[in-house]
Amino acid sequence: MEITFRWYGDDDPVPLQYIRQIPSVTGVVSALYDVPVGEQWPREKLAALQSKVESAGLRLSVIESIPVHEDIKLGRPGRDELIDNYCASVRNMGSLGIGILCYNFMPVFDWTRTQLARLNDDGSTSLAYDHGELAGIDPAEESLELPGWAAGYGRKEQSAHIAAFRGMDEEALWRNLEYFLKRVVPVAEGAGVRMGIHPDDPPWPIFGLPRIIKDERDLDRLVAAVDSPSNGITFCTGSLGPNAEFGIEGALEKYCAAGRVPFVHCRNIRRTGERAFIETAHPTEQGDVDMFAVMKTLVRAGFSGALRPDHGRMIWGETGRPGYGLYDRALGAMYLAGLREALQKELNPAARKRER
Ligand SMILES: [Mn+2]
Repeated sequence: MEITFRWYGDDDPVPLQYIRQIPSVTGVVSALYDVPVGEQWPREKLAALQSKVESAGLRLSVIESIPVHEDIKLGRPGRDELIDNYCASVRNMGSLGIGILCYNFMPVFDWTRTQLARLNDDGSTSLAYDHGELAGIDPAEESLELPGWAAGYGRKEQSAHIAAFRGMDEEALWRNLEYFLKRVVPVAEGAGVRMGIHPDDPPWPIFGLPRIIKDERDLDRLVAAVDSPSNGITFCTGSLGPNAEFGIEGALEKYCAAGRVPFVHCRNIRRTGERAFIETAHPTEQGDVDMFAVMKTLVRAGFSGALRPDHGRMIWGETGRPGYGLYDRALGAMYLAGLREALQKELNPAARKRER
């Protein structure tokens, strides 16, 4: 398994050179941030990103994400052309040897939190979510700002999207996802790209919009939709973890055994109520996700994909992109690397020779 680190391109306050200095991190997770949603990602732009990463001594291991245009999720008439563009982008990444693609199928909003800097006892700050606080918020209101809102659309367009999705039930959204997968997955397979859908975050509907990748039943349906190793899951422990009913280890073991986990996000959270949680530091004792069990499951499964620390807290006075500061994520990477070494030496001494 390769330990990776997300990088938001030249605008990221964390330079590639700093990522290179984190022990055990060899791969970068990034994207093109200047291509309008729905357009093809040009091969030469991807190649330029890749060579920038490589000249810093790292590998561009994962694309996260090529955004899926809302018209695809809505099943609108223009979707076939948009899907063709998506396929072209996937082919381009595959032709450069970039083999993992993380994407999501959440209507309008990506990850959503109600607090970006909740103060912890130790003076650090965390992202936090409380479903009750969303109740009085109308996301169609033009003046409102919430973290995780989809970029790339104007606010007016966003309000129109919200209205369109409110008329859609989960089954209709599923049909649109299946339509998308039946066309894109064979292309990905041919291009040597493994796609991993990111679970809905948080794992329940928000703002009355349908959300369909929330639990094990949904993940079962996803992997069954197209029978291909390229139709997989980005197993995000922090997105699935807020649902106390979700059995992380069992599900991870099952989908790894099926060869459907190309990419893992390791994040810990502490559940603070019904549909409420705080993001914590990575170690097991800090939250409700047993990170040791997660890593043990991966090592036992011979997981050969990419893994990254997910959101971190803000510590040591750092300011920056919410959830994506350097320090706490670097600590997370080191912790995960420590677990990996210990588990590999205990469980799988032959395999560690192949690992970096
Ligand atoms: Mn995640």
